[in-house]
Amino acid sequence: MSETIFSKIINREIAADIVFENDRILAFRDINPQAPVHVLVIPKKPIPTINAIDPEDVALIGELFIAARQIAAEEGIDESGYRTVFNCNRDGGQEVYHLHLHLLGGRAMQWPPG
Ligand code: DGP
Repeated sequence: MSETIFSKIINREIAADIVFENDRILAFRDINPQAPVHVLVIPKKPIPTINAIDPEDVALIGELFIAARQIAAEEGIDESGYRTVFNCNRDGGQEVYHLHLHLLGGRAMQWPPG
């Protein structure tokens, strides 16, 4: 599997502003934030896209949301609200092929998305 920039963040080969970590998950601030709070929550396991999620990953995917919920509370956006997004492949706007959950908040989100 090809290495991505996120593998390098996991391996501490490049720096990131890390806000959460456990054995399975890492979360860090997006380098190009689209909201006052923009955190990427990623599995350490290198799953390229939603399409590659395996049934054995079900608990891991759930843990991404548990981490996102905790980070939202720590960032003070749990009550005001936030958006979580997985982009998938070209039309989904995915640029980094290591599964990541965007956690966006601190401003009102638009719907529908562009
Ligand atoms: P997506 O388009 O869903 O694949 O989102 C990729 C996000 O990753 C994008 O919002 C910018 C962010 N990103 C890309 N490279 C880096 C990096 O080196 N560091 C950090 N912190 N974020 C990055």
